[in-house]
Amino acid sequence: MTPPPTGLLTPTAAPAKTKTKSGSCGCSSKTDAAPSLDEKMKARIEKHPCYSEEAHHHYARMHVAVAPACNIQCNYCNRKYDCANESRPGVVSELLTPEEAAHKVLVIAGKIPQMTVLGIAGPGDPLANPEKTFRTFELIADKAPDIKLCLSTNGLMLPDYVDRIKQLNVDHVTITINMVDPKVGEKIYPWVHYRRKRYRGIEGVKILHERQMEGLQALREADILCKVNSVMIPGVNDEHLAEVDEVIRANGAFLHNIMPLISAPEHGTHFGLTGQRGPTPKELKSLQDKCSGNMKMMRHCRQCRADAVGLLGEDRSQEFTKEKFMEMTPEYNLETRQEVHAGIEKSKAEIKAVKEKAVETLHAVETLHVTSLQDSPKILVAVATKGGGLVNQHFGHAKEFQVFEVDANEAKFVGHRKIDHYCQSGYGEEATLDHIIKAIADCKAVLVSKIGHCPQEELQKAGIQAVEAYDVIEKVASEFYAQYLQNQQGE
Ligand code: CLF
Ligand code: SF4
Repeated sequence: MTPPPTGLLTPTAAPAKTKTKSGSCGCSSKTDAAPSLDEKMKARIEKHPCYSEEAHHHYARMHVAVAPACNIQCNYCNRKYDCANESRPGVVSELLTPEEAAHKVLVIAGKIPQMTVLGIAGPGDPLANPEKTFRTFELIADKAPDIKLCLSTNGLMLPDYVDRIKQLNVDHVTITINMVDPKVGEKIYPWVHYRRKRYRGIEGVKILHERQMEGLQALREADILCKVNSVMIPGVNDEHLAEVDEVIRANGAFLHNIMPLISAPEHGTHFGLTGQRGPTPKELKSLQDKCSGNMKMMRHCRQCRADAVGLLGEDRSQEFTKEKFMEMTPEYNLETRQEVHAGIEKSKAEIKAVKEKAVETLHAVETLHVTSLQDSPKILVAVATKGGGLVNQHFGHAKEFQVFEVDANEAKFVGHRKIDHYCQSGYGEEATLDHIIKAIADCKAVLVSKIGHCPQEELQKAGIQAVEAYDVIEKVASEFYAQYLQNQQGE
C-alpha cells in the first residue's frame, strides 16, 4: 500500500500559518458559523483532480470502462478506440461488467488511497449504456461511500437522466459541447441516433444541440457541478469556441475545458483520414486565455483513456488489467484512506505557505528590477514533476512537462507538453532530446530535480536554462524569474 503522503515537502518548507477567520467587514466570525457558499464549493471540488487544478497535483482519479455503445458519431472518433472526448485515440480499454468494475474500484481504493474520484467516461457514451453505468455507480456508492462519482457524456440523453444522476449523488458531470451553432456542428457530427431513429446532417446536430442545452440547464437546476469539454478543431470550431464559452457560462457551467483535437491518419477517424490537424500549444493557449474571463478554465486535462488510473498525467492502468485486478483482494479501508487524505491536506497547507512566500519574491522584482507588476514580462518555464506540487523528477524520467507562466504577479500553471522520455533504456537518446527541445522551445527554463551534463548543454544552446532543485514549483519558478530579470538587465 502507498504510505501516507506526509512529509512530501523538503525540510525548507515553512509550516502552515494559522489564520484568524474574519468576515468581509473585517470583524472576526465564529469558527462554528455555517460555511459560506465559497467554502461549500471548495469542499465539493478540493479532492477532484479535474475540477480543481490544485487537487490534480495530489489526488488521483480512475475510470472504469463499462459503457461500450454510443449514440452519435463524432468525426474525431473511431469506434475501435475509446471515446475521444475523454481519451486519447489509439488505446483500447478492456470492457468490464458493473460487478468487475466495482471490484476494481475497491482494489484500487486500497492500493492508491489518494484516488478520490471514480469516473465513467466510455469507451462509448455512459448514458447510451444507462443500466451498466448506473449499476456501477450504485455498487460503488454502497461499498465505498467516500469516493466521488463522476460522469462524462455527449449530452444527447442527459435530460432523461438528471434525476437519476442526482439520486445517486453524482456531483460532477461533464458534457462535451463543441458547438452552439448547428452549422458548425454539421462539420463535426455526421449523424445522431435518437429515440430509435438515425438523423443525418443538420437535423441530427440540431437535436444534439437542443438536448445538450437542456441537459446543462437541468444540471444547474439540480445543483450538480457541470464541466464542459470542447475539442478545439482548427478551421472548424476554433473561432466559434469563444461563443460556446459565453453560452455555457450563461447556462450555469462551472468549468470549461478546451482540449486539442488529437488527429492522425492511423487512428482511422474521418478527421485523421482527411488530414485535419490539431491546434499547436500556442493556438490552444491563446484560445484558453481569450475564454478565461470570469469563468474557471481547465488547463490540466490529460485527455485520459476510459480505464485511466492514477494522478492526471501518470498512467497506471497497465498495473490493473482485468487479469491482474481480478486476482487481487480489495483492501478498501475508510479509516486508512481518511488518514492519507489528512496527510495530503497537511502537505497542501505547507505548500500554500511556501507559495505565499514565492509571491513575495515575485513582487520584490518590482523594486529590484524597476519593472511594474502590470508591465513585467511573462515567461514560460517547463517543470518535471511526479506530483505533490513539487519539482521532484529527473529530466530523463519525465514523460511530460508541466508549463507555468511567470510574471511579477504570479507563477501559474498554464498547460503541459507530452514528450518521449529521454532515458528510455538508461541512456539518453539524441532524437528524443531534439523532440523535447522542440516541445519546450518557448520556455526559458526547465526545472528538474536532476539533469545530466550533456542534455543541459544542448538545452542551453537552445536558450533553455536547466535549473536543478527539489522544492515547491512556484518557489523555484519565482526564484528563477528574479534571476532571469537580473540577467536581462545585465545584458
Ligand atoms: Fe474522469 Fe472526466 Fe470525471 Fe475527470 S477525466 S470523467 S471529469 S474523473 Fe479529467 Fe481526464 Fe480531462 Fe476528463 S483529465 S479527460 S477532464
Ligand atoms: Fe466517439 Fe465519444 Fe463521440 Fe461517441 S461521443 S462518437 S464514443 S467521441
